[in-house]
Amino acid sequence: MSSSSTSSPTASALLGEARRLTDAILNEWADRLEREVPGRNGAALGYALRGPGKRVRPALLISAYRAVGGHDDAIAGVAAAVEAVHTYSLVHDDLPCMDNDDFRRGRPTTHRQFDVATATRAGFLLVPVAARMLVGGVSALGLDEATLGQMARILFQAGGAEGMVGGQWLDLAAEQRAVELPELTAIHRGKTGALIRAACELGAIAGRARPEALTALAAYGDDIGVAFQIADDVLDCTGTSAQLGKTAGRDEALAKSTYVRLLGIDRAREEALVLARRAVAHLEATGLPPSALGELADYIVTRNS
Ligand code: GRG
Repeated sequence: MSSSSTSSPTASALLGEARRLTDAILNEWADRLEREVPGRNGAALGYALRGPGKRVRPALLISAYRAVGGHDDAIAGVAAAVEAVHTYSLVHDDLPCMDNDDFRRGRPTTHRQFDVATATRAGFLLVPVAARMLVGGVSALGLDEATLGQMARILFQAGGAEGMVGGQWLDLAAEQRAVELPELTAIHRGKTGALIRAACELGAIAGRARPEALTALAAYGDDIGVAFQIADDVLDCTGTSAQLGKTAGRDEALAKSTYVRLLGIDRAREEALVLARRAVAHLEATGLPPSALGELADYIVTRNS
């Protein structure tokens, strides 16, 4: 899967660069919100935005942008918008009415650090913040309003009932109930895959991708998004809380249907690898350089955190 080229950046370098570029915007917004939003709400927004996540979605978005010829670091504004939507989803996912978790990104969850009402408000407030980050990023890249509209539609459709929220609904409704593989894949594709696919599409559109390249990057994102959640399912039962920065064994405790429950660890890992290979094949078939996105695909299915 990885490119044999010695000049290919490693996944660790790609994630590090994505963190450096994106965190500059996330921290700027955290400072601003802490200053402008009074009391605990501002503090909780800053806390959530500064959470030390892996920045996988920004790395995918920036790599997709570069794969189609983009070269402006202002792409970080678009990557920050996706990361803000992702951050809101984690804040809400951890609430007592959903997965009820105390530990995330190596720290207390936002509602444990503050309180449930404050974390709920902070999560909602991150959605318009994401929209403003997107506007800022698109304008810094010099893209026109029609492109902004197209990108906003992709991001917020992926974050909504047809994507992440819809997948989460299905996931919550499926707790305590046996789910077969096609339904589980649909849940994963919505809950986790939709935003990852959107990250790849947004990078491509920002880089003014040809239609075939955009289609290939969307297909890459679709496969790697499901593979990401399968790897997450595997890590939930093979990793430790310290290693993951979140409570391990949560799926078992919540009696969730997962790929591991349906297939066992080895076959779940194999399925994730198959999807990662297929993701990269979409790029190769279209003549896109697979090096950085190949490294990230490899990382996504072999990571240990
Ligand atoms: C109103 C029903 C309803 C839902 C609101 C909470 C929510 C929206 C959606 C949940 C989406 C979610 C949390 C999916 C799980 C995705 C996932 C595997 C997250 C972990 O991603 P990493 O490993 O995390 O990239 P870091 O911390 O590294 O960024």
